[in-house]
Amino acid sequence: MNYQNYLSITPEIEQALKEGRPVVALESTILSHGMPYPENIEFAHKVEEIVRGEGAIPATTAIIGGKLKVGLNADELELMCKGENIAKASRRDVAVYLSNGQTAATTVATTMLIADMAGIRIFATGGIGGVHRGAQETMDISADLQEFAHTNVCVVSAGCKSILDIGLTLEYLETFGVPVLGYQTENFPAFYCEASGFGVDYKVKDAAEVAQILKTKWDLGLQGGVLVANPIPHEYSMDHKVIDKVIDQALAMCKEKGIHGKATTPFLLATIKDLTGGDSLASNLQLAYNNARVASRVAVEFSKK
Ligand code: PSU
Ligand code: MN
Repeated sequence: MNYQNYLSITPEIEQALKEGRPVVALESTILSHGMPYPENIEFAHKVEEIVRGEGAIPATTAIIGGKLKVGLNADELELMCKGENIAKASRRDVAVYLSNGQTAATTVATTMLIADMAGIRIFATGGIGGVHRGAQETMDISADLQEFAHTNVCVVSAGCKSILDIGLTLEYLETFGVPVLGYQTENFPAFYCEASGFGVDYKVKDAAEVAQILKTKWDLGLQGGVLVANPIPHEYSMDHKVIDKVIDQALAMCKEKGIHGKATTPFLLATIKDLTGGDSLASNLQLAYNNARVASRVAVEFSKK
């Protein structure tokens, strides 16, 4: 393998990794395709500040100028937040966009694989992709799940949105041997809502416990990721009934317009945001900040191992 030629890591992150200091990967699809401008750029800076406040170094990833970027400067963050024609890169897109120079935001799958190449083990996001509702017919299963199956990165997320079939998503993770750890909870969260009606495999009490599980798993050579399910803070958790109705509406619009493939998730995210008049955005920001906080604590504990 010769991926070093394609990686562009900032000197600060490179140094931190060399010295074994905590680094937290952050994705850019949440910026380019998950939030509007200018809220996304404020978010991008604030989430990095939160990571630093916890004693870790933030590493936002993207594909820019034929490079896998690990750590973005202010101009690059602005580009990912404001730029037009920013593609969305999941695993299958990576080689193409590196070759043709297309600027692309990285999904959970791609951020995991870039983090792994750079040697970053902890990653904070909002929500992961998963098995879509109706996947029995469409076969629409996010590549995020296969990435968990074989890439050694721990992802802290607020579960996943109920645009997905959460039960099938959890079944898929079980089949591929991915531990799902509830951060101080027995409930698998549904992004905007602190509970989804599904449970987690294990409840963990703190970041140190997560770090110990990661060390043990990877010491054993058990390849693959770990999902830390971190619920949205109670005060920002939205009413199930409100959000379920909006999601049903968004799904119906998606079907009606014949949207499929990689456009599905961005369409659903944008439609939910429009239908809730931006209410959901405040919750989205808060849950992502909370994930960054927990991921940073896990990274700090893991760096002591
Ligand atoms: N779900 C969200 N917010 C997001 C995404 C999913 O609630 O921003 C993004 C993530 O980057 C995730 C990607 O990795 O969408 C999944 O896309 P797909 O379903 O096309 O694999
Ligand atoms: Mn898909």
